[in-house]
Amino acid sequence: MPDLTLDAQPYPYRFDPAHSALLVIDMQRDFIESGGFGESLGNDVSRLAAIVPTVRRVLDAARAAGLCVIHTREAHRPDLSDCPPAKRVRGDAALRIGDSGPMGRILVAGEAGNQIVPACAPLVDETVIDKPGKGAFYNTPLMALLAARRISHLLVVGVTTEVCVQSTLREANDRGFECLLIEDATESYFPAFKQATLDMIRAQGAIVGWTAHAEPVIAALAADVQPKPDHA
Ligand code: TIU
Repeated sequence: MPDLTLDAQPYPYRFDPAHSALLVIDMQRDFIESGGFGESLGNDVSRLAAIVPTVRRVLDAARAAGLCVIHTREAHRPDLSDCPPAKRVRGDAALRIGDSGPMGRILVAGEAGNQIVPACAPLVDETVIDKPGKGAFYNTPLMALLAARRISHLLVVGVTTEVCVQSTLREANDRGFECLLIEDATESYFPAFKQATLDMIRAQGAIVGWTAHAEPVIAALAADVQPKPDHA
């Protein structure tokens, strides 16, 4: 299959859909809805909810093009054995990891708040990786899964831009992946942090990776969809 090319910064991004995955980072209720971890840290979560339709459009385009789709959730085991005490006690959150909140126990696997928002819900054949850290490679099977599928390129969306998304991009870049961050399909509680993250990722000749808007990504993926045979 030929490579696709799309308009990106700092220069066009080329990828082969057969060796690419869409990585959807932490589109879970904990960060996007009221009553979760994000709000307990003092953040206005409405900023994040605004990108849900764009993430969904990218998901739909990736699915139609047959791309490998992988979702992550920031999630800890109910006994918190995978949550370092330093992570649990950090800051002055109203509700700490493991505490009971309006959407169940904060950042705990299986709880209502830990579920991916319905509009971005995984399909049955899509992998969901629970990760105990901010980066998606730390203490998860992600690297083995990508290697097994011979994935070399990652299209990345999700939240939050400068925390779990940026950590994951840096981990991926160090592991040799060619990463594209879709800028209107990622969001931060802090607009300045989002902008700084976009700038630093694509600086110095794509030192960490590329950035692009969703529209050219969706258009490139749509162009790759083969017409269905006519059985009429
Ligand atoms: N607090 C914040 O901005 N983010 C996180 O704690 N986790 C993720 O980014 N998923």
